[in-house]
Amino acid sequence: MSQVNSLSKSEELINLENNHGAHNYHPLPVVLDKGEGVYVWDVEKKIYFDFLSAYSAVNQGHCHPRIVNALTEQAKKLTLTSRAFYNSQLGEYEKYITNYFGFDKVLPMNTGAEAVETALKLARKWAYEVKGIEHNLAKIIVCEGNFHGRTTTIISFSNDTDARDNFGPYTPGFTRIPYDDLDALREALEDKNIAAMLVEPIQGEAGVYTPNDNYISKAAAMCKEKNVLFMADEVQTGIARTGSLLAVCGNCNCEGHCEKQETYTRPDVLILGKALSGGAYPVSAVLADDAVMNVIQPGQHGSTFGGNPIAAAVAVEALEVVKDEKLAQNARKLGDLFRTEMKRIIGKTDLISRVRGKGLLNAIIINDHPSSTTAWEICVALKDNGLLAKPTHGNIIRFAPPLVITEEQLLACVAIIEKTILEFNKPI
Ligand code: IF1
Repeated sequence: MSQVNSLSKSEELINLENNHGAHNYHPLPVVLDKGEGVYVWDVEKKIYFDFLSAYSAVNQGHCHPRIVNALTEQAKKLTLTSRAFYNSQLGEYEKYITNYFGFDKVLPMNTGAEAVETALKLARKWAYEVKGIEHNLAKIIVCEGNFHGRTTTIISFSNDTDARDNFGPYTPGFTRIPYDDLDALREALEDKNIAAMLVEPIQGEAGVYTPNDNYISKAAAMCKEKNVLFMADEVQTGIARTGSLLAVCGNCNCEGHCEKQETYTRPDVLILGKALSGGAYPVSAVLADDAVMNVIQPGQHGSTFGGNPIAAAVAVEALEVVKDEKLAQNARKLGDLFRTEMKRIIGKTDLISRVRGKGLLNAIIINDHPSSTTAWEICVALKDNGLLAKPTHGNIIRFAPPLVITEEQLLACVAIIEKTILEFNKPI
């Protein structure tokens, strides 16, 4: 007798991944099939609010029609040339993005980790050829709790044991200091071999850790004083996520990029990825002025796919959407509303101890050990109630919806979170 197949479509697809894919992830048990704006649908056609946005890559919302159109139109015409030849999209994109963010030059790559690697190489070469550090002695300051990607060099300066352990030998040349600690930075900057500081304006993986208001501007000023490059990793925080075009814009209320306001900290090197394409395609970039970027000459760095015509066309459209739809403004306004609502819920339960974040990059802290499974269990319950979020550590849940979310949708999400948390809190 043949066995009756009682597996759901989702279970079948989860089994396929488990059986044939490396186990380098532990996803929530939901299999997504379709997305539009703030919504995603699973293979059983159940609808969810996406409160992760592919780790802030989908700031413009899933399958934004303008971005999808730019992608498909370019895909029909020319997809890849390599950089052995010029292509008709790249120059326009380079002009557009350098003007958009206010830098002389851009170096296009594909993933966030590649862009970070590019910045590290740039800093080292600049250290030897411009600053005059003795050959092979350059060091780069990084922070505890950092997350900059998964390459061998990047994990070499991580202090996350999962990310790092047993992947040695590690790349030398990094000095790790506590985050949000200007005294530690001052001390580290005494070393004459420091070439650069690499920092996230808000630490995502560490649990949306938001530093003191003046940390970034003071750190940049201290670096400048020592002729040390200040390199901001805005792969996750950039492109309107935190309520301004970049997190280094501080509390600037303008829509887009300006250099007039006092709050803006101009990094020497700006690293972007994720939402640069609205999630349609892997697109990353490193921006810097000529004095730094010109140290890289032909043959010294690159990538087969970096700067390809699809990436260029998609990135221009993705950045236009951010401006046209005033996504920074929306993130700022709805982020404030979201934290106010979370504080109201915190007043009703002991399960959550606090909410923190900026714009629409937020996290709630659960009253339990970092090694507990409570955050995971709450995320499973949120999923059952129609909202997708992911824990970062056992007691922190990150909330980062697409920035196209409306107030009405956000309040519907708050209601789901409230119901889930209060039900979870019920004594058994
Ligand atoms: C994963 C976290 C987010 C990043 C910053 C560079 C990169 C990332 C500040 C590398 C990537 C991702 C990668 C993702 C998980 C995720 C993440 F939880 F690990 F911290 F977003 F919050 N700089 N972050 O956050 O970019 O090479 O991945 O394009 O699954 O590893 P990438």
